[in-house]
Amino acid sequence: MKKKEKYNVAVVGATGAVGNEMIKVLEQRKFPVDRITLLASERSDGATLRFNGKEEKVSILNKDSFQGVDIALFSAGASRSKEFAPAAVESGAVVIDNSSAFRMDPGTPLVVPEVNPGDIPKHKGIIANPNCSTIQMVVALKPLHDRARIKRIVVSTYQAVSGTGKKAIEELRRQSGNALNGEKAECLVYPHPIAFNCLPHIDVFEPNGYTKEEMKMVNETRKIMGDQSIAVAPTTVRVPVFAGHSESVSIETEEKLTADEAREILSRAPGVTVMDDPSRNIYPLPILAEGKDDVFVGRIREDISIKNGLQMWIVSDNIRKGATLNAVQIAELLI
Ligand code: NAP
Ligand code: 3JM
Repeated sequence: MKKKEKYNVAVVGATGAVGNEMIKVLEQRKFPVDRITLLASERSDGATLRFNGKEEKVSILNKDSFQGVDIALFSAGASRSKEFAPAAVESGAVVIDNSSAFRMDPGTPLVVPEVNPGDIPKHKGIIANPNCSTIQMVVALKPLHDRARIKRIVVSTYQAVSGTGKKAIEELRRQSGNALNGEKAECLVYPHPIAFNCLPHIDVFEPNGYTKEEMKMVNETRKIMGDQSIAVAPTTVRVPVFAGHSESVSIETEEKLTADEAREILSRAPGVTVMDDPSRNIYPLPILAEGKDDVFVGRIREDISIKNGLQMWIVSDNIRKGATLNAVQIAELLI
């Protein structure tokens, strides 16, 4: 990308849960923005959003929206990315795409800056941002993989409703009130009530019995870690939490790693905070991770069921490191 003092940046899906936070992260990290272009659907026609102290108009996304744009941050769903990202590239922008549209395309880098920043320069116009559950897991596991080679990962997720978007945040709030008042839950976003419940179902089911969200964790982990031999067995679960994804992760390694060694490696790992003192009830929690940049790791222990295994609990803010912060970090490396 041509070096400039400031860049023209477009945020596609600016009015959504991810887009809104994207604007905040650009501000907080003082990304050198010259002109900001905020794009959404016709539903947001006439809306304004504040950026760097100024009210900015939201425009309706179309194929001509990208003239003069240097970097386009897409978070408006996979079908919008498929339809409009090529037009943005055609106009000369580099696209950082938050959807699943291009992640597994062999010509598209899939990047977590702490893990594979070297893949960024290979882009041909589009760089993909991984799924939130994958990002926080690989940030914590890559340093352990480098030391002991991970052969297999078994992971169960406890994912916040904010990962589904603004309508799901509203659904949990509304259904919680309904439940406490003894009223029936109305389900508009999820197939079952999410308040006071857990749904072992994220995205659509695939013919192999896994969900698409689970298969994202399998395929994206291998691509980002650059190791097709890592076996991943995921179960992804939506829980009644507003913000912050949690993961119970068990790994089997080629070399033996003690819990102390893992704690020591992770305490020096970029983007990771170890929070692991059970004697004082200290372990990562989604309510503590909300609004923070790091991936928090705790409950690190040797797996009593196998020879070379570790178990841990990994928590991060799914809208920050899981989406917006990771995308802005990619943009920072790009410029
Ligand atoms: P959301 O709160 O529902 O927001 C959706 C955004 O997309 C809104 O700005 C919406 O505009 C816009 N949009 C929808 N249809 C559009 C259209 N036809 N043309 C233009 N804009 C349109 O959802 P979200 O949670 O922000 O997520 C948005 C997308 O980001 C997801 O679909 C997913 O692909 C991606 N995502 C990625 C991660 C990750 O892990 N990397 C995590 C969460 C989400 P209006 O307000 O005008 O409707
Ligand atoms: C997170 O267009 C869509 O159906 C988007 C669904 C979606 C995705 C996705 O597949 O891009 C919602 C929430 C993601 C994601 O990060 O994979």
